[in-house]
Amino acid sequence: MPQPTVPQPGAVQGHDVSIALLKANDWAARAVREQMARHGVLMLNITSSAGSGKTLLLERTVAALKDEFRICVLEGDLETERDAERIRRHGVQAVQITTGTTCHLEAPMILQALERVDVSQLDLLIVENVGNLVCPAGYDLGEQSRVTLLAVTEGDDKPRKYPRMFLSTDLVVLSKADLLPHVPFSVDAAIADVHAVKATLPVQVVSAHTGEGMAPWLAWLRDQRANARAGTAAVQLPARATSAAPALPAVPLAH
Ligand SMILES: Nc1nc2c(ncn2[C@@H]2O[C@H](COP(=O)(O)OP(=O)(O)OP(=O)(O)O)[C@@H](O)[C@H]2O)c(=O)[nH]1
Ligand SMILES: [Mg+2]
Repeated sequence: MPQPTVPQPGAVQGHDVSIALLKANDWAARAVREQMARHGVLMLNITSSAGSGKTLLLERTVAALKDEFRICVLEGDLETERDAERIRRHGVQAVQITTGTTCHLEAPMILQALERVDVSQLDLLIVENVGNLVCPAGYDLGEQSRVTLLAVTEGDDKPRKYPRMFLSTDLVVLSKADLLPHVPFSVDAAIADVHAVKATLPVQVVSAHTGEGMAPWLAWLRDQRANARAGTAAVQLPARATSAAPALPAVPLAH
């Protein structure tokens, strides 16, 4: 039915502006990406549900790599400087972006935060997105690679329930692996669910708490950094083999 051109008395006429907003976001994301490419900086966008262990993984990561790479972390949260403070304790620059009521970061926010950062002096820019598996999926921030954490405490059935996030990511980290003996979580089932969404997606099992899986995670990061420096497209790790993984994506997505 066609929309009335004059709003009816008492009615609020809603217009779907999401396409225009996403176009504006993509324009800003391109500007961010060009800035990173100009200086050979690897930019990562870390996503997950709230509390999956993004900041602890980043703390361990910056502690391991800060003498090797010049690192800056942008922290996205609705409120507080807490996560930025956790990163700064390791002697690494961190800028907090507080979004208020917005459940994701957008590329113009990254451009704003970068006004406080000398990108020409960086090797690695890591963005921690706002914690949820829904809204951040739709917003390109200009990153080279996206990494999505799924904590073993969240359940192994989440990838197909939140397919857009898992479709758009480049690496899945199964986090809090030290808790596996205590929770009903099957790593094989989780990997099968990931591969039902995106058959080629690599999965890394990590515990930032014990250090399990940190070495391959850091090796993946170094590979990505080498690619950024060489100005090449990201090379994907081979998907972790699992007998339960179906060969093709099986989740229909509505666009
Ligand atoms: N056992 C265990 N606990 C972890 C691990 N990683 C993080 N945690 C704990 O999980 C809680 C949340 O960790 P954060 O690093 O703050 O998680 P986050 O994803 O950054 O949270 P938000 O920024 O709020 O979305 C903290 O109590 C951490 O100590 C892990 O590998 N093992
Ligand atoms: Mg955090």
